[in-house]
Amino acid sequence: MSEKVKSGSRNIAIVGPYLSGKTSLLESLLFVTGAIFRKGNIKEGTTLGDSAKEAHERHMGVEISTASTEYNDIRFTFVDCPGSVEFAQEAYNALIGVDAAIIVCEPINERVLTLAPLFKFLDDWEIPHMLFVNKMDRANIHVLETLHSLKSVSSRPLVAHQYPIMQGQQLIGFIDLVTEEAYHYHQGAPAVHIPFPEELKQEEQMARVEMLEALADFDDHLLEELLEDIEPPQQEILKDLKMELGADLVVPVFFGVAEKDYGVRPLLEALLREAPEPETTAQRRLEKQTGNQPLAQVLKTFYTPQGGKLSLVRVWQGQLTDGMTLNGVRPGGLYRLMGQQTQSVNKVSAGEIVALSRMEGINTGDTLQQETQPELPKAKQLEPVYALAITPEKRNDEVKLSSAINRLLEEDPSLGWEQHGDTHEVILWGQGEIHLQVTLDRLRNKYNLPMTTHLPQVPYKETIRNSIDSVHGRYKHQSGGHGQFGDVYLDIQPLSRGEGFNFNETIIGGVVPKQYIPGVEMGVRDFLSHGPLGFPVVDVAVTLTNGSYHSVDSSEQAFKLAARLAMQEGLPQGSPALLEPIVTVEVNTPNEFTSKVMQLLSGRRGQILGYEGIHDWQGWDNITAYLPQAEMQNFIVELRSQTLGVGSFHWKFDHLQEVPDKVAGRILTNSEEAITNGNGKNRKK
Ligand SMILES: Nc1nc2c(ncn2[C@@H]2O[C@H](COP(=O)(O)OP(=O)(O)OP(=O)(O)O)[C@@H](O)[C@H]2O)c(=O)[nH]1
Ligand SMILES: [Mg+2]
Repeated sequence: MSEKVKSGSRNIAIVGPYLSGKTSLLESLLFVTGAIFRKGNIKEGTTLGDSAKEAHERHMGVEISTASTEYNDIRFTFVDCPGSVEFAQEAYNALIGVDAAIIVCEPINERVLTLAPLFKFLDDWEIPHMLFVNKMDRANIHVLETLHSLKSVSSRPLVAHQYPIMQGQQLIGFIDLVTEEAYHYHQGAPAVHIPFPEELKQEEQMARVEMLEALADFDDHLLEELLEDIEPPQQEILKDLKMELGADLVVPVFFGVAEKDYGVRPLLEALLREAPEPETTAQRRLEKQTGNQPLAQVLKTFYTPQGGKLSLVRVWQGQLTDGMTLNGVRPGGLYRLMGQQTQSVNKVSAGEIVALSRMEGINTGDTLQQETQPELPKAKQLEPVYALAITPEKRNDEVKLSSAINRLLEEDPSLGWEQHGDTHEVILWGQGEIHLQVTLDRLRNKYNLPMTTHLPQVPYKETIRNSIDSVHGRYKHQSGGHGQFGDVYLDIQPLSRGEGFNFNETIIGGVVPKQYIPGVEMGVRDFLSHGPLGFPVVDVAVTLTNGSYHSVDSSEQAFKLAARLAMQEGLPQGSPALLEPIVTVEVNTPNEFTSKVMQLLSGRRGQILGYEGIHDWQGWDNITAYLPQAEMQNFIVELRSQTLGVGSFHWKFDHLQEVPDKVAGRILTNSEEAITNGNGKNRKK
């Protein structure tokens, strides 16, 4: 398809907390620029941003969605990101490919903290960003107070770009702080110029001076003008706004009502004038530019309902043309995306975001090129913090499961899965309950793989507390001609935690011939996979000390069975103890919640190891603790509910530890009941 060549492009991510109005803003941006003729509705699931079934069923964003439009001859590609913390990976992967981000938030003081992780990510990557304070039709706090509380979570200064004109809790217009012109909003039409509302003069002046002072911190010329009381020319203010936004030095703030399209045109105007050009972003992101060699990076992988793979890429340098090979793979085609619609193109230039089809073996975050150059940095990958064990509803589906899950993992790198070695369960790992429910819906809807779920079993182990000497095991079987005979004496000793298992022998005079000793070890190991309490046995040493054999009837198999019998006899006498996995968790939380989080950890049998401020994140603490894995199941759910959703944690297995008797009793009773009910996998042999 031939297209009119645009004079430029801008790629803008729309990010922000859950339900702040991002998809509504995208819909409005597309509407006011004429890319769509009728706005969709979030509740009816008819917006372009939430067109995936899993999104519109829940009235929430669950993955990014991309749409392009034109405004003043510039092609704007917007990437609408989901707001829920459980889908944060989507936003992080996409953000590294845009020129600027609009953070959509609500004028609610209690929620500003939910912006903190996003600000941190944007500032770590130096991604230019502006704030759009949405839902100004329900603003029950004063504008200056809103600005004040927003400032508390941004490490970069916020500069109001507008002063909103309110009527009670309703936004009705704005004063542009650069031009000091005032406008009134009207639904369905551009704002109308009005005389300056003198009653707001004082507040407007305060906001304007603050804006100029913030800009002057990075521009000595402007600073001199302010000190000498010279009114700076508008062009100079605009130039500073553009330069300082582009370098992620300041965060301009706008106000609006996305549902009524209020504030959306001024936002577009500002993007047009002030958002950095794609070349500026490329210069910042690429350490070394290598002429016109094509260079792109994958921001997201989709498997479309038709089954085709689409890789959304940002073109950083050069041109992509139909038929070109990148990383040894030839794309099936080049497309622009409009929600779920694709539009085929022959050629795209640096600075655009497009989709490539059938890039087999290529993953989100990958750098695409023709020559081998260093990879571009990728967004951090979130560790999974919540797990469910899953089983296909239909037994035959087990075979299809792994290929379907692997595709889902390609689409969503914040998922994980494993088949657990001890419990044999298939465990799906993700970022929280909703994240996994959405994943299960996708398995059902896209791959026709309905699943049942249950809480994953804790991979308990067991050991012994005391030694047992000279346990005897004899296996003797006479069946017609050739019989079987094995006879062993074993010493069984506990080892220290973490030592695992070792096997020795002190046979003298060949009472157990060499060729049968491996059989003894096999029998011992075999028994240890399932000890007297029903769990794998660890931290024991077994020594073969004595035995006897029969010259005709003995075999490796007979010694294996004899060793099993000895273990079966001996191990219960060693005072078996249940061991549980203990993980180290490192919790990040705003410090106002530190003591609550410590209580939460202690309440879950956690042991606090220490806490300290995070050096590059003011106001945030890092708490380290040991936590029994059994207590980790819904830890993230509780942690989020105690920390306005922003607390997060890393974890890793640390050691096994004896379960306190009271707790062990409960676990063992439960697992007995599980056997009686016929679903105790651990103890089934
Ligand atoms: N009062 C009011 N409601 C709004 C406004 N903009 C959006 N909403 C409502 O807020 C809710 C969430 O809007 P969305 O656009 O889906 O928010 P989102 O930020 O995309 O949500 P996620 O993607 O799930 O994080 C919907 O019920 C919208 O109708 C607004 O300006 N004023
Ligand atoms: Mg949304």
